[in-house]
Amino acid sequence: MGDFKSGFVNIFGYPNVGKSTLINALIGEEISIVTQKVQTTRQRLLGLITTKSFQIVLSDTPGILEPKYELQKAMMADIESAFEDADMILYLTEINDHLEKHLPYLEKIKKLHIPYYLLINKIDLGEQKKLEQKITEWEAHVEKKHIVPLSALHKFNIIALLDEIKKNLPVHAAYYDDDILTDKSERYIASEMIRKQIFLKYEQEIPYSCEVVVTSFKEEEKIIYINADIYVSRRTQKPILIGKGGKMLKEVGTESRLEMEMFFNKKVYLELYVRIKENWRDKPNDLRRFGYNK
Ligand SMILES: Nc1nc2c(ncn2[C@@H]2O[C@H](COP(=O)(O)OP(=O)(O)OP(=O)(O)O)[C@@H](O)[C@H]2O)c(=O)[nH]1
Ligand SMILES: [Mg+2]
Repeated sequence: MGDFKSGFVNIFGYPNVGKSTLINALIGEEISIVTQKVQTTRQRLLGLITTKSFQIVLSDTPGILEPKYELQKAMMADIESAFEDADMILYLTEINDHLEKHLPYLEKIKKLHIPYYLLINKIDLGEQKKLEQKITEWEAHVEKKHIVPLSALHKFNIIALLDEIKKNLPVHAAYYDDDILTDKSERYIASEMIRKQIFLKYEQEIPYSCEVVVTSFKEEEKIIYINADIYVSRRTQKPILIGKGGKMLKEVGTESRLEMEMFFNKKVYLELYVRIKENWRDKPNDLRRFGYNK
C-alpha cells in the first residue's frame, strides 16, 4: 500500500460552465444537480472514485460570483474552503468565453504551486477551428500541457482527463472508505432533486428564493417514504409555487420522485409541503439550519 495515491481535486469556475456536469461525468452518477440556470449548485459536494491503487476526492463547488446576499456569501465561503484544501485544481471555462475574466483566478491558482488544469468545456458548441483559436489564446497564459478541451455533456475527453488526474495525484492514504460515493447524505441528494425541478420549472426569482429540506426519510424493504419542506422567502411566492389547483407543485413532486426512484433504485412515496421563511437568504441562522457554511 506504500504507493497508494489520493488527493483533493477541486473543480472551480464561473456559474453555468458545466462543473456539476463534469463531476457527474467523472463519477458516472448524477450526484450533483445540473440545470440550464446559473447558480444551481449552492454547496460544495464531494464525489469519490476509489480503486485498489488510488482515491480521487473530487469537489464540485458553486460558481464564482460577487455575493449580494448572505446565501451567496455562504456559497463563496464554500469556494474558498475548496481553494484551501486542494491538491489539484480543475478550472473550468467554456469554449466561447473571453479570457479576461478568468485571468485573475488563473493567477491565484498558479500561486498555489499545485498541479492544475485549464479545462475548455462545451467544445461541442464550437467548430474545430474555433477551438484551435481558443487554445492558442490560452497558450499565452498557460502552458499547453495544462490545457484540456472537453465536453462534459457528451463525455468527450473525460477518460483523458482522468488519466491526467491520476498521474498527478499525491502519494497518500485514502481519505474515505472505499464504498463512499459522496459526502452528502441520501436526504441531501433527495432535497437537491426537488430543488432541481424548481430550477427547471419556475422563472425569475422563484428558484433563487427556494430552499428544500428533507424532514423524514424512511427506507423500507421495497419503498422509501420521503417528506420534504420547500421554503419560500416571501408570502406571495407560495401560491406561485403551488400553481393553479396545485398543478405546478404536483409536477415538481412527480418529476423529482421519478428521479429519486432511478437513483435509489426503489419505489418512493414523496410528500411536499410549502412553508414560508421570510427573507431566509439573508439570515445567517436560517442558513446555518439549512446546512450552509455560515
Ligand atoms: N453543449 C454543452 N452543454 C453543456 C456541457 N456541459 C454542461 N453543459 C450544460 O451547461 C448547463 C450548466 O451546467 P452545470 O453543470 O449545471 O453548470 P455549473 O458550472 O455546475 O453551474 P452552477 O452550479 O450554476 O455554477 C447545463 O444546461 C448543462 O447541460 C457541454 O459539454 N456541452
Ligand atoms: Mg453546479
